Amino acid sequence: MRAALAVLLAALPSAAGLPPARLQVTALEFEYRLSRTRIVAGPAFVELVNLGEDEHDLRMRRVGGTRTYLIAGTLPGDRGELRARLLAGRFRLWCSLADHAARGMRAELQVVP
Ligand SMILES: [Cu+2]
Repeated sequence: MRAALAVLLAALPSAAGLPPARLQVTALEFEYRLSRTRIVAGPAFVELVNLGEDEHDLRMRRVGGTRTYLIAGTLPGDRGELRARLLAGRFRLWCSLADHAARGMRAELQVVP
């Protein structure tokens, strides 16, 4: 009996139509959990999911950069999102509310060319 051949529907997207890199950040007291710590430079979709009991936000800035990307305060059980075009580099992520960053709500993301 012959095994059926798998049909590969590998419709490769063109370079211009590449889907955004996706990053999910889960906020808890007091830490961020990142779905990945490395994404490819270019269009990015970042989602903040608050699974904690306090309000949290997300700020993100490339080391050496001046622009701070922001997902505004998100309530427990809620989510927020950000779309941006990211340059390659090392990004610092932190929660700007109260003393959350000092208590551990900080993370790093590598954006690779
Ligand atoms: Cu916070």
